[in-house]
Amino acid sequence: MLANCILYYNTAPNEPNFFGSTMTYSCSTPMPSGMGNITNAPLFKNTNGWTNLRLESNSPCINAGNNACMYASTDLAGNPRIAGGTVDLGTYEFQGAGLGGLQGWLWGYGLRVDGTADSVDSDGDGLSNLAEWRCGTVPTNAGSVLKLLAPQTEGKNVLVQWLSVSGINYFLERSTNLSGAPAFRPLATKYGGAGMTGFTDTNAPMGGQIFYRIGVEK
Ligand SMILES: [Ca+2]
Ligand SMILES: [Ca+2]
Repeated sequence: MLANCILYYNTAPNEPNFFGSTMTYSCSTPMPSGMGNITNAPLFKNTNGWTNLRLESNSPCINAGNNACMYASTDLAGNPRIAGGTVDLGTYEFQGAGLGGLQGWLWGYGLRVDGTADSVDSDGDGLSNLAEWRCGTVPTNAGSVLKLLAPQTEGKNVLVQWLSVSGINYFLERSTNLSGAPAFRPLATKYGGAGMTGFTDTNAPMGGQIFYRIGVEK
């Protein structure tokens, strides 16, 4: 049983990369049977002479392995076998140097950096990893998510609250008619702080329904 392996670029008249092997969390083509396998090219640093089989920063093999199938604490170069939270496929663990922006953020949470994780909701909290990146929330913790808490009425006022992150500017909008044009009007912009943010709507219309929504400023 192979796991966390790369079997690619071999040549043979038939089935060059593998024959009848069972593998999991590995990179090969055609698609092997087993869990977690991928067929995308592994994106080695150098396939011209095979002088450098380290992974490019956008390799699909980064953070694509299974930590339970790890046999040593270091890779072939002596670096930590797990960097960024999840083991990579192949002999060299990508160490993260030079990764920035969304890629670096995904890598730090052990998520795939090749784009395949962007639209995935890894923690099942309703927001994609890309959305969580924009919101500054944790993509591997369902308790860290941008959403409104149940509004509370205090006499004529309505207290609207949400879990918020330091350094993120939120806007809050209100609607009393979802088919209006525009449906929502701003209540607050560039608003928010660490932990929990509350806004007291002192001008909430009486009677009928009120809708609130929050978002992150661009
Ligand atoms: Ca999520
Ligand atoms: Ca989350």
